[in-house]
Amino acid sequence: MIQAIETILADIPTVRAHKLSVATMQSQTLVLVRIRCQDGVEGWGEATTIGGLNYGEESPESIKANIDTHIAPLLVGMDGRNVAACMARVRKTIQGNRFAKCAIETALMDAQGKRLGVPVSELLGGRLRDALPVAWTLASGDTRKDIAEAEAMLEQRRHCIFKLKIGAKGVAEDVRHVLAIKKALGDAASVRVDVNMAWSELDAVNGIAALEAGGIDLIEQPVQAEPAGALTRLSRRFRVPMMADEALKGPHSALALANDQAAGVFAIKIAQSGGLVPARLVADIAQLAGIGLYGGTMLEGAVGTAASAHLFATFNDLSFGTELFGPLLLTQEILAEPLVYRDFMLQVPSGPGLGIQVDMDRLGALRRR
Ligand code: MUC
Ligand code: MG
Repeated sequence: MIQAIETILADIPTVRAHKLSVATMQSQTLVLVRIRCQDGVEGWGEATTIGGLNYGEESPESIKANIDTHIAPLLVGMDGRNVAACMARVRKTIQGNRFAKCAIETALMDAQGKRLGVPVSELLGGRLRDALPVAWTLASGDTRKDIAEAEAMLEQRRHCIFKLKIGAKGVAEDVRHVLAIKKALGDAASVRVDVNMAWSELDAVNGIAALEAGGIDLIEQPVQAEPAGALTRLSRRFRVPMMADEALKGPHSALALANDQAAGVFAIKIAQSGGLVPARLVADIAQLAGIGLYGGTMLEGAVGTAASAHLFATFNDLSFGTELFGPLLLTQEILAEPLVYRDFMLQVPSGPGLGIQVDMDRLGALRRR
């Protein structure tokens, strides 16, 4: 039986300013959910988002309020061993709130995996890989700093895939920035861009033509999410694939985008999808439609990153890799044993549940009072 559900906010400075077209982050607010059950098992989930309300329609504070006030009372007293029944109740009763639902589902699955002695990946269909390629986002706002950062990552064998955040400046300036980085790194790295919806369709036509000619591998959400017509037209026009990110808000949107052939690649995000099981459905829709898979992040800390890794480890095709670097952007560790990054890959934890242990002393020092 579920006894208690606690939502914890923790503010952690980032290793450097992280500049997106929608926000500049100096710190990240982790939103963590801890579910305790009567059989002594506890589970952890995460609902972290980016930049307050700049990125999504749920803020850290609204997620905490909605879980504490509306979602936890639905679940306390239910049998936590039946994750599907718990989530069916939440999904039937609560509109929207995909991030909050993801944290709850993750915590229930973590607990269930611990109970059964199996990793969460096994509850999601079974893993096909034990390590995942991990991209790093260059977003210091300065071309020379970004090149130095990328070169250090290559040298350390930490990352060889780089995603550049653009869209805050003019198209010509952004294109110069990206192509200078691509030229400096050459064939040693895959360089991609994420515009976070900042371009008009005309900006996108001009910008993408130059980026494609310069050897950029992937163009993430160059234009607004809705309507999807502009993204669809760009997908038809260019050889370089368009990746849908903000446009993906769970299985229904995935089905609509697949039907429209709006994007060649989907950025699968567990929170944006509304949880691990809906994210699995988004990935299945993509695979059935011949759309490539990429493992996305909302810059979660270790809990959401581990949960995402368990899901992405079950994907048959992961042709564009993942960007599960969230914990590496933070200055503080919250796990007893950090996640392992080596040889350009994240090792998927292999213990029961999420296979991680939150260090309560470390988290206690960081949590918001
Ligand atoms: C996004 O839009 O993909 C992922 C990596 C990063 O730096 O920001 C995010 C969000
Ligand atoms: Mg994105």
